[in-house]
Amino acid sequence: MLNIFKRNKSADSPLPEEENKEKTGFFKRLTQGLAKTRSRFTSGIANLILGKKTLDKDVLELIETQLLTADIGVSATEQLIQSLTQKLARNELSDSQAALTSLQTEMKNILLPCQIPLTLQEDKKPYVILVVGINGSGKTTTIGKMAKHLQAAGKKVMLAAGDTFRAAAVEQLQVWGDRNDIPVIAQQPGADTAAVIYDALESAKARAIDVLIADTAGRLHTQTNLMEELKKVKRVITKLDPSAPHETLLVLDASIGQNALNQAQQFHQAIGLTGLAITKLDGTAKGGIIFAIAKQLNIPIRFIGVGEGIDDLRTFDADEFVTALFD
Ligand SMILES: Nc1nc2c(ncn2[C@@H]2O[C@H](COP(=O)(O)OP(=O)(O)OP(=O)(O)O)[C@@H](O)[C@H]2O)c(=O)[nH]1
Ligand SMILES: [Mg+2]
Repeated sequence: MLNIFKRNKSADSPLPEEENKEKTGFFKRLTQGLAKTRSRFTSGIANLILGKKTLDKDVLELIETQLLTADIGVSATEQLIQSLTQKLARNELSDSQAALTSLQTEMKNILLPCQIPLTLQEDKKPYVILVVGINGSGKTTTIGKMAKHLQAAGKKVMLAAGDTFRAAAVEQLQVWGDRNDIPVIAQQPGADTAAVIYDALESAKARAIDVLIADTAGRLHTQTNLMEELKKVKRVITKLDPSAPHETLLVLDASIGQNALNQAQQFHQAIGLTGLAITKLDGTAKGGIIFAIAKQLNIPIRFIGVGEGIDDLRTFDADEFVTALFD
């Protein structure tokens, strides 16, 4: 099994220093990217807690209000407040720093069950990743980044231009594929998406491709059309490989806040998701939504995106995320 964004610990694994440098680089971008969420959400709470000598009921109420206005949702807020209340009652919070640390730990606890990285199973070949999401959420960008990481890890990657609704979408993927030496299977705009992806899978099998990543449309004439089309894609490719798709990845734009939850629920009900990529965490103050997503959806968060560059998409790490939120 290969975690696609972590290099193999084999002969070609990087020196520890190199790995550290890489981590520092991403961590810095993550910290910078989360600046707006920090100023709306965590900085205020940290200041509130550290500004008091000890935690009491009044402070807890203030914290609760701040949490509720930070997109993290009622249920995650309840978990955090309950945990602090219980520790307070057991005299486990000796000072304000202990209270803050305790809050951070509980925040990590909310995210941890969703920290399940995407791993390729070698016996599934090609490993089929179906990428879905509404238009503009970052699907094509995310596909590009995943493809390059996989290619760098020595995998043979192929893309399927399943977004046949937008004429420019096919071309966009083709140009990108040509430039990066990654084959793209496409048909003319307006072609049947399921047929394009079926053809791509057939071709990927013939060419011993390791990973096939399928792009899909974000918008059709109606939302019902879109869901029906995605269901059809799943049905059709099962004819070639009963276990495919191996990953149905929803790309969610974090900057839409609470709407991300409804969106994810709709897709999940219609086609069954196996993973999430949460993009555009940079430049939004609504990054707290990730706690609501983790708490309410319980779908693995595979990746987070903090920018448009190739290195701005990373495997989700709960500890790193919370640390960056308070950095
Ligand atoms: N700041 C920022 N921008 C991003 C991120 N991910 C994607 N984008 C940008 O968001 C815009 C839309 O991204 P696309 O990848 O084209 O989105 P899409 O889901 O394929 O959109 P459609 O093809 O229209 O359905 C582009 O300008 C991307 O560069 C991110 O993590 N941060
Ligand atoms: Mg696209």
